[in-house]
Amino acid sequence: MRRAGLALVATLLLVVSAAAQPGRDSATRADYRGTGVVLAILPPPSDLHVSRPVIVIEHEPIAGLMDERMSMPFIASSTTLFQGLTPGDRIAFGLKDTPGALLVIFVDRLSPTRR
Ligand SMILES: [Cu+2]
Repeated sequence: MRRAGLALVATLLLVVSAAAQPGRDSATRADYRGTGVVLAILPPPSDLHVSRPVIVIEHEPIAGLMDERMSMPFIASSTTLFQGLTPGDRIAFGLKDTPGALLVIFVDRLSPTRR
């Protein structure tokens, strides 16, 4: 009986720690995923948005969303996504379809691109 109780507590702790990982959580919440190269990182205020962070990505086709490769700006959910990012970096990113914006909710740096 006591053993079963401990196992239950251990299981609950695992569930809680998995839920607490923000990167992982964002990745599972993404509606679309893409890859591309960072062209510009624009913390607010910028020419593209007064109050929200913007990232310009030359992205590959995004399954279910855009069939062509193109360069375009996206609003980012937070400037913390920009940490460690430099224009020219190759990234994988996740998009969330929210009212008013297609939001970048996570960015993973794949490898620096040399041009
Ligand atoms: Cu696009």
